[in-house]
Amino acid sequence: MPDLKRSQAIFEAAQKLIPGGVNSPVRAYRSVGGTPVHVAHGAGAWVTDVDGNKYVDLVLSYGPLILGHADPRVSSALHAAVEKGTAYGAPTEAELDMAREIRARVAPAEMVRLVNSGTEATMAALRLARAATKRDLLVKFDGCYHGHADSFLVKAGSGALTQGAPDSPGVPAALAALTLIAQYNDLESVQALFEQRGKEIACVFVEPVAGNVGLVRPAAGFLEGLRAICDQHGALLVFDEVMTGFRVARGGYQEICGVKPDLITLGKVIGGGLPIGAYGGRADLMSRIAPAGDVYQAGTLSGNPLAIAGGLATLRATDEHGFYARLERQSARLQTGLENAAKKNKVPLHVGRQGAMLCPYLSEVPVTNLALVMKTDRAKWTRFFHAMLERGVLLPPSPFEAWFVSIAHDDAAIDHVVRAAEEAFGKL
Ligand code: KE4
Repeated sequence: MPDLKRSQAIFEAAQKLIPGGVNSPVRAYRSVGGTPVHVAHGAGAWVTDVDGNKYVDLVLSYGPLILGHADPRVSSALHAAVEKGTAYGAPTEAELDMAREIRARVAPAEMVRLVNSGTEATMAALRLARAATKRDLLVKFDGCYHGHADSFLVKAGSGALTQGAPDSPGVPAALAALTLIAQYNDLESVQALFEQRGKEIACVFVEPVAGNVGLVRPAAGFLEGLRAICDQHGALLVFDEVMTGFRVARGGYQEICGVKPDLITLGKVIGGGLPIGAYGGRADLMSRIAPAGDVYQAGTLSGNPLAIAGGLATLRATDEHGFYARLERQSARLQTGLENAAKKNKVPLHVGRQGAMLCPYLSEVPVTNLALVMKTDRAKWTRFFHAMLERGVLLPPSPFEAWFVSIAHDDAAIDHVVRAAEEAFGKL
């Protein structure tokens, strides 16, 4: 067991001042137990905790760090930006640069608005969808997570599912009733909702790859079916690519699947680790956003120059020759290594993976929906989590979170994880 004395001391003190001792629930290790590792610094694929223990990091801030920790291109961009100031409350040329970079990669984002988190992005996109259609109902999928705005805290995934609170107290029943729940990869469950209340449904929100129940990929025809149902009933289709955007491909999953959403939400990678979110879509819809239109949305630090500097440096680095091909090679190497390690130890394992985000499930069968996710062995997963921690691998502390690979995860880092997994599977 690594020496976590300093992490323990900080965590103990922090719990007196910060709810649960953390600023985001999943970080508290509530579902896996033990003391959350407090990070002192990171470099590339590695992080070092406050007790000096080193780990290959597969959390990567839950997605933003596609270049790895403290990438020199990001650091130098931030140093240059911070010398000029940190925020202005006035438009800057960098915001136009970022809008152009997003537009160049994500065709459906004919126009885009920057905000400060994925939650803000989905919240604003929902308000816009309701205004544009003059309808109130939202369809989301059980286990999908779209941030913590009230309307989305109904059968939510990620930390809400981990904590066993997919429906949070404090969300008025009258508001929660406007959120209809369908099952991921089950078009009939969506059809049924539209048959009953199609005329009232403003939009369908979907993670095109479900990254908040581990990693469940869309079944063939699922996203195409959602597009057809929305078109048939005059509802908008919203892709929540906060996690998949710029990670699973240069243009996100919409580039891979070829299904065109009406609105798309983005975040994480476009900030390079700084707070950011974005929503975009058809120009006729986005033109409804104030001050161009009458749908209000605002933010003191929206388009923050430091977040944009980090994000532009990150996006431009992903344009380097062969970036995504190398990311795919390293991610595939990790998947194969985990599968071989499990086979050696006769541990049933099925890895859900889309590019550089993946989730190994302790399951006898491929995991294609939430019901199968919930059947996986959580007690065993918890033992696996700690066995990996002891061997210098930092995993997201929940079986309902995806693992992330960066371009900095070289063969040495990947092989370190695989060796640790071989031993950890042997201890299950
Ligand atoms: P934020 O508000 O946390 O920046 O983004 C919310 C969000 C929206 N949409 C999707 C698809 C997301 O995955 C997220 C946030 N992802 C989680 C990780 N599963 C954030 C981790 C956390 O809550 O600490």
